[in-house]
Amino acid sequence: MAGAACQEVRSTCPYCGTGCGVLLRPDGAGGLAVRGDPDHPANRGRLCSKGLALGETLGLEGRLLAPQVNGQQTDWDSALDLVAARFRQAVEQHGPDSVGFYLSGQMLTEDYYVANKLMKGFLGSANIDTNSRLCMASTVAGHKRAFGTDTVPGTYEDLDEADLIVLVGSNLAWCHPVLHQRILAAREARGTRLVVIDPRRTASCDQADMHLKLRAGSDVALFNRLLAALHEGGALDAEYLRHVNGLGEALDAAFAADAAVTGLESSEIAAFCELWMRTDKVVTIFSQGVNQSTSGTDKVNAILNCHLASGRIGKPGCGPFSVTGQPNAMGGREVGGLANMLACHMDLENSGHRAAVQEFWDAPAMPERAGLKAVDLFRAAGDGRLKALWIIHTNPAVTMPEADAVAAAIKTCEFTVVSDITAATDTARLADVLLPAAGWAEKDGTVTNSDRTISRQRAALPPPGEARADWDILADAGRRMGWGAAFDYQSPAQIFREHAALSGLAGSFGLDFDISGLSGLSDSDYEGLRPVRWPVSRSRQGGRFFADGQFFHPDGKARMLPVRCRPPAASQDRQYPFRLNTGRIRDQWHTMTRTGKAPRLSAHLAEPFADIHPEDARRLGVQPADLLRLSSPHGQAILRARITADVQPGDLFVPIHWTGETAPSARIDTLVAAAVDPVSGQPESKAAVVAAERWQAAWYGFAVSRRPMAPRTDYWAMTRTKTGYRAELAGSPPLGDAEAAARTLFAMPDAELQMMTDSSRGITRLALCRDGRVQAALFTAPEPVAVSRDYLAGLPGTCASGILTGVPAADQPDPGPLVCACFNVGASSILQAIETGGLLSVADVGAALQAGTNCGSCRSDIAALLARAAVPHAAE
Ligand SMILES: Nc1nc2c(c(=O)[nH]1)N[C@H]1C(S)=C(S)[C@@H](COP(=O)(O)OP(=O)(O)OC[C@H]3O[C@@H](n4cnc5c(=O)[nH]c(N)nc54)[C@H](O)[C@@H]3O)O[C@H]1N2
Ligand SMILES: Nc1nc2c(c(=O)[nH]1)N[C@H]1C(S)=C(S)[C@@H](COP(=O)(O)OP(=O)(O)OC[C@H]3O[C@@H](n4cnc5c(=O)[nH]c(N)nc54)[C@H](O)[C@@H]3O)O[C@H]1N2
Ligand code: SF4
Ligand SMILES: [Mo]
Repeated sequence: MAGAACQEVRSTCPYCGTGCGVLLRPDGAGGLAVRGDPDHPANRGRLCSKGLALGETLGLEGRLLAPQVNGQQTDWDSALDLVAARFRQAVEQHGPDSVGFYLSGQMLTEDYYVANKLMKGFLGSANIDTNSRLCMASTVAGHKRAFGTDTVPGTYEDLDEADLIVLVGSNLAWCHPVLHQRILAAREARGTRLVVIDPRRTASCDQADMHLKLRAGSDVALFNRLLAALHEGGALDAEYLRHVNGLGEALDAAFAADAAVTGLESSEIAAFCELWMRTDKVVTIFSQGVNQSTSGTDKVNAILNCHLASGRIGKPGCGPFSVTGQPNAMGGREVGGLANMLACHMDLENSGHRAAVQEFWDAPAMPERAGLKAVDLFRAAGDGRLKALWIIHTNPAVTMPEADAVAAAIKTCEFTVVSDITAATDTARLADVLLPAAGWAEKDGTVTNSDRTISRQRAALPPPGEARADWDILADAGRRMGWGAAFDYQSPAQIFREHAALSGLAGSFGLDFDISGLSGLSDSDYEGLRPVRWPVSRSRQGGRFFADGQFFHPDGKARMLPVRCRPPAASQDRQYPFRLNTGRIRDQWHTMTRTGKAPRLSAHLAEPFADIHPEDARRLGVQPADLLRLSSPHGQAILRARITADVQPGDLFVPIHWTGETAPSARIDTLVAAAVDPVSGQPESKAAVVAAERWQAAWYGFAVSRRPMAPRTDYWAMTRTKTGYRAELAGSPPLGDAEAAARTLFAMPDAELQMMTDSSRGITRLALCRDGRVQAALFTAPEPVAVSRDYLAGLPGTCASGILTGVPAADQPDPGPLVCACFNVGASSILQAIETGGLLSVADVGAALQAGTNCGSCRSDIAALLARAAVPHAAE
């Protein structure tokens, strides 16, 4: 820990489910140098831009450092006594189902285990759900329907050995960049084919052999067509099918399907089926384009059907592969932290499983029915059924569908507790009690990545202020509620041993999740634990599942499901003619509470946007850089329009990352209806319907400042820069006195002013200075402001006399928009190097500037710059 000042600490990246190993070297001043762990099997030393920038996210600015009750700072005893009393009181007066926990796939396994035990075994309710409901619930349900358990059959090695990899609803290049690079390396080495199935063109399509730009929500029809084609082409595996039930019904459904609903050419579909059929080693990777749908579970089973029927599962280089989003999405499923699970893949509704867990925990009360799933949990918080709600490690006021209603529910609920590392999230602002949590670099535990590998996360820094680890906070609350012995945990190692021992019970019921081989770890074994893939028991060790055709349904067989394509719940109509697709960008993590602190991560895409097809833009009279107003029955949003044929006519794509703290008009889940999949309860986050129109502002602005700004305009979006902050602004009432507006925006009533106005064009440019150095600058115009943003963002703190021109003088470099976040290289620098150095390939650019040589996710942008520079042979 902190004492081991300069030694490298082996840990795991806290972002995506790839689960990359990191080596952290404390600098002795609260910072960390971060590099990839060459010995970790998930990444073998590689990191993406987000992992590489972890050291920039550690600052204490914005951290929650002490407990608060009703906005007043207090001590831990007062805060936790209150939490314990209110939860006990609610259970006593209104029954166990009057309380709830809403957790996160980013919690460590040990945190999760304690929360699940406290709610299910002691408070006696199953009202414990997590953001995994928004993320992986459809996969869990699909796996259980097909396999009898929630098992990810394959491993990352399968990506190295496959001959065909199909990405369905996954933008792997941006969301799991290290896995994507691993696939591209295999492609280089052995010619692996890559197919992308996504209604929009993404960075993952750049190196793909085929992009099937299907209509949103139509995946089931495509995979049904594939199943039928496998049958027609004689590609079913009769031997393997002896282990599988349901072929006949599934085929009937497949033959009844009409692939025309995908909107794809029949020749494209035929080429895809042909490629699949011809290739023995096929991995199908799927993610949120599959899960986040009202037919998410059916989409999962449509994919699993094809792998089961063709025997392409359980063998090297084969299998359906759900890549998990959050670093411990898998661990959360393993401890059973969802409202319809028990623990260790045991079943809440199975009385034998329930009795065994109750005895193991020595628990006073166990629920017999599933609890409320996320959407219903917040509805119950809003309508008074829940009397006490504890939200840990997640920001539902931003990320739940119908986010305005969720925010209102959190505020309305009689008693809400939020555990977070950040003081002012949209959710934290609504809570009665705030509890300061230790962050990823400050606490110990384990996480499980997408391929079932359990890795240690290790503390490299002391927790700041009074922050405590989540497991410790939960266990303390459990003791104060009166269950001293059950929650008498001294360390995460102790919790892990208990969890591992409980999994032995699951193993004895014949279930897949069994890590009882780790239940005897000593504290020092746990400290030194190397990455290990489950199962870990006397009879099983790591490896693939289902090679032997043994499944976990009572008859030991797998099940194929008859699935039929259903369109998304909401249909486009005259009032709401656009379909709203939502997702992620390369360099931000969810609500940006951590990645938003790193200037180079914020530089990639600094503003929320809506991608709109050129035909739609023309029809709506939308020009490049205009603002677009979106509205749905649930809310409104204003974002910058990006006109691009990457999206289909009638579709819009918007990123999910902006919040009340960073761009209040771009909180996208205010627009999204809470329609859920009937099997999994997972919301349809990618197919709401909205209206769109050009939003005409009276003025537009761009501002830079050394300190945070306090914008109060209809539209604003603020991000970090190396010198401070930058903001885009727009307002519908006229700006009026620009100087007064700027002084308020920057809270600088008496700084020196430099100002330039061009009243004929309505343009104002002003800078506020101290001692000759620029502190802040504001540029306004009646049209979207045209200035060099990257140049201006570098100026606060300098004595740049030419700031009011808005562009660099001829002798000064303008780095241009950031392209490579790993090495901080801008587009202008790359273009200049291409011209002056006569560079011909992405590899040349890498050799000259390092750009694109680490995580590789900007290589397609570099290729585009090479093409723009009109150099012949601009390929790799
Ligand atoms: N940079 C970054 N990486 C992340 C995260 C992050 O916040 N930032 N978050 C992590 C988490 S928690 C998750 S869950 C993963 C998510 O990882 P992904 O699922 O890869 O990411 P998304 O951008 O949500 O959505 C993937 C794609 O689904 C497509 N899609 C939409 N509708 C459909 C459809 O009907 N069918 C098909 N086939 N595709 C469709 C979208 O166009 C989008 O390109 O990323 C993880 N990694
Ligand atoms: N429209 C739409 N909505 C979506 C999605 C989508 O694709 N489209 N994706 C959905 C998916 S897949 C996901 S996973 C969710 C993600 O959504 P959320 O989980 O709500 O988003 P995060 O920003 O990851 O929230 C994590 C919170 O935990 C805090 N935190 C960080 N470290 C710690 C810690 O160690 N302890 C504690 N207690 N707190 C900590 C952070 O400050 C932050 O407030 O969004 C979902 N919502
Ligand atoms: S791919 Fe990037 S975000 Fe994901 S675990 Fe690895 S370094 Fe972290
Ligand atoms: Mo997720």
